[in-house]
Amino acid sequence: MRTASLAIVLILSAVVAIPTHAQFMYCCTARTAAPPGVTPVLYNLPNGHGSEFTQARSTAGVVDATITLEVRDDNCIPVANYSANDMWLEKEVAAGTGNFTACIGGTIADANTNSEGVTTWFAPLAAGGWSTSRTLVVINGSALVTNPGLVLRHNSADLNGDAVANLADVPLFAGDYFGAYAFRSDLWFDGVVNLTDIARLVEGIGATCR
Ligand SMILES: [Ca+2]
Ligand SMILES: [Ca+2]
Repeated sequence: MRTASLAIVLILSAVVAIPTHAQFMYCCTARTAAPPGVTPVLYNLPNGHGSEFTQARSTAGVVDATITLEVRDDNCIPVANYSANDMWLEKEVAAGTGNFTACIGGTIADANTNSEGVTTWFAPLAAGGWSTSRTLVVINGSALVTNPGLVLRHNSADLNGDAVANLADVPLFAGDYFGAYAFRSDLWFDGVVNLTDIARLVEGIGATCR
């Protein structure tokens, strides 16, 4: 009898102990505000003084790249007040797509989810390096499976991706300025590297993670 009770307790414990990361896999959705076919580029600095998502750029000019995430559990019920610290952005890992780096907590959501289970990325990231790969929305350590990644590229005055924008980044920029076009140095993104990009580089020098 006691053995049977113990078995029931163990089974109940196992049910209760189902890891929470099994949630959020099937009903969460994420999107950017950018129109289909547009590839937004977001300018970042490690100190968080880069561009807001509404001020991302494409070759056509400013484009709103604000990310909206709807967090729903596996019964598709909105999850309210889910912690911003448990929702962050990462970059898809792919050869030749850059050296994006984020400060600790530098890509978390703007706020906890609201009563509808919704949060956004509007405020500037605290990040450096550049990336042309897709942007992944990660919840509690797992990238969304309902979305192959968002079309959103990044660059920064921290060209070498060591989370500091300083004089060590200048030779890389200079090489691109006088050489062939390179996306990483098109800091004021418009498809050319010129004086406007130098201005952004100069403004960014000195930025470190806070
Ligand atoms: Ca650097
Ligand atoms: Ca430019």
